[in-house]
Amino acid sequence: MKHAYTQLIATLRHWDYEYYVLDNPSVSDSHYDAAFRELLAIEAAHPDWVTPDSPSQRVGAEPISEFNKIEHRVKMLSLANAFSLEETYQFFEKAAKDLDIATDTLPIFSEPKLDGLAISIHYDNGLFSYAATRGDGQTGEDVSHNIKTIKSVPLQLATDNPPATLEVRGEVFMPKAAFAKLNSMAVETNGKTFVNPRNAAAGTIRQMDPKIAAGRDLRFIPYGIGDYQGDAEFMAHSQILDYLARLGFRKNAPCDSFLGSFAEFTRNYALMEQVRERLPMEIDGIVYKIDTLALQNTLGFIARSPKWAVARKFPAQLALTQLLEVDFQVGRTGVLTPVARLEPVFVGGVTVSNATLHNMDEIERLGLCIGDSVEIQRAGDVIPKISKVANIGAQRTAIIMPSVCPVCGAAVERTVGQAAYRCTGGLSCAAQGAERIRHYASRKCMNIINLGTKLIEVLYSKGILHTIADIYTLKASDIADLDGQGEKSAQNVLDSIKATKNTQLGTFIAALGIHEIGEESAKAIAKQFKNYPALISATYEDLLQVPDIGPVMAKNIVDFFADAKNQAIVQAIIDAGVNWPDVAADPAQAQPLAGQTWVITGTLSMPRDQAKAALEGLGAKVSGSVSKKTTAVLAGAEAGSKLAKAQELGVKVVAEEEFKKLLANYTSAELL
Ligand code: I6G
Repeated sequence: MKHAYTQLIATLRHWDYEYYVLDNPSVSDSHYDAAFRELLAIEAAHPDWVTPDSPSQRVGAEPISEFNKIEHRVKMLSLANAFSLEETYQFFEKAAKDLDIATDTLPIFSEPKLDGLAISIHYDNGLFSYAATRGDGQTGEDVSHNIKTIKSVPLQLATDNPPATLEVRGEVFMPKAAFAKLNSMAVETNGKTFVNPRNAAAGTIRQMDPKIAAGRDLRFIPYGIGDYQGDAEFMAHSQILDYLARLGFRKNAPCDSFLGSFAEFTRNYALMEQVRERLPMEIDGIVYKIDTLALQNTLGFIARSPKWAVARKFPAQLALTQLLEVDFQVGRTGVLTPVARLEPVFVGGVTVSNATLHNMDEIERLGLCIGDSVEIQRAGDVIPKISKVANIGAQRTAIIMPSVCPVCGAAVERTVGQAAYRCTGGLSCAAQGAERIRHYASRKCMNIINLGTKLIEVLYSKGILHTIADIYTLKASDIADLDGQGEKSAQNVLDSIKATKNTQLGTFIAALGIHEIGEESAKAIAKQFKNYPALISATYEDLLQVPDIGPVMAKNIVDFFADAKNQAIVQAIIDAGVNWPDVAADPAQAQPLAGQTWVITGTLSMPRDQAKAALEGLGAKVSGSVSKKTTAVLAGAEAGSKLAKAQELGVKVVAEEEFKKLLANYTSAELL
């Protein structure tokens, strides 16, 4: 019986290979389904027999609760782009020069650039181990649960002599037909539609529950290897692709090919441009690589991409349509962006009905009116844009920026010298709410460490947080009841809100997110007005007296505090217990460390920004390097070269404990 089970696994694996890798199934779907059901029945009767490479294990995993970070053992690079034949030639001419060989003799391999997402898949002794996204090239995210559901990804390599370690790198994508089917089903069920197959593939891989990926048709085609410990020896990139095909992976055949000579580029590119529309998947260019590994190794890398490979991108695709309307979207920072509503048009494989217009200057530059016939440009996954007015409409209407915010009704203003128009609704505009709360809680502002962006967005979308004042009425149950949270994390959030109630006036002003008022200007304002009542009654002229505060900033501050809703929100925060010491009238008393320069080094138990803010609150300057002019060095654990330099120069070194005493006792500047 066990033997029959092992046989059944081998048979199903072979049928998957025929279907998903060779595109050449030898059995009908119903035959396959019957065998799969038999497998499930055996496994239900003998759970101890189930092996990790059984086809049933592709969807076996439970939903994950978060994406774990994965450090890439070998950096995952991206590719340099070329947008013309000239640029492609230039790329390889430079490579040939660096190699000191004739350009014509470069051995070039060509592969289509699949429009998907790069994934790294690890095998240990031939068995699937884990898979990760590229991320920033150094660190990706563990997406094993979803990658395992892709049938063209072998769970076991097809070899009796597997390498100890193999990292296969390639592209996960959704075929065009699968994308169209997914979207039409989503339309029928009022579900989420995707703008293109690439977004559909990426959106699927970002799901926590592998059942979603298992129900969608994703494919994987490798383009190379990363980490490798095995016996095989490769002389060329094309040999690596052949090796991977022998292990059970798909090849990009017949689209990948070895180009006899450098002059073959033109022919190859023209051919690929022609066949592109007929391919089952979207491609956004052709990748040309120097095939010989020894030459690749000699060339090496520049910044984040290899010097031996380049992606020749297809040009943007164009189509004509009509501009029906322009709406204004209010972004998270209050900027109003005009968005073109278009007569739907099919361009570059997707139907486009909206395009960004960026700002009013762009509309003026294009000479655009509603009713005009326009040219739409779409390049890869970039948001479509209107490239020009193709024909002036018979009936055209001028595009006018609204005078009030479409979300909150507050006045819309344009800052002199800037292209952007902004809503002046401040803290009470719903379109800006989540961003304002994120800014307020961020590390450089109130530093509410456990109230992160994701949590803010969830609380905001559920209507629990509307404004920054609502942070102080949060209850443990508001957080504990959310997916992925619990009693403990809820308490951590409430604790960090409480712990940051004692702050500095400058920090609080910066946290309000008044347009153009950053950390430094907020500090200067606090220093000048010393307390909150003085600040809110300051006039435009008073504000212009503050060093480094210009007319735009002064106006923004006056406007902000003139708004009764903003004042009410700030008052609610003060009533909730947020407080700061007055910056006392006597500068010597208020700023006992005035004129001093401090350097912070090593690991402190408090966040470094907090130590810096505290020192600055006492009047000290905080510098990044130690010199004879340094008054003191605040040294945390494992302090290194800065501490050594301080000792060498005889500069005073203050340990964290001593520093905390100093903070507790404002005026004890004699400590130094
Ligand atoms: O991101 C990529 C897509 C396709 C690649 C790639 C590729 O070859 C067909 N090749 C390399 C070498 C890299 N990224 C770094």
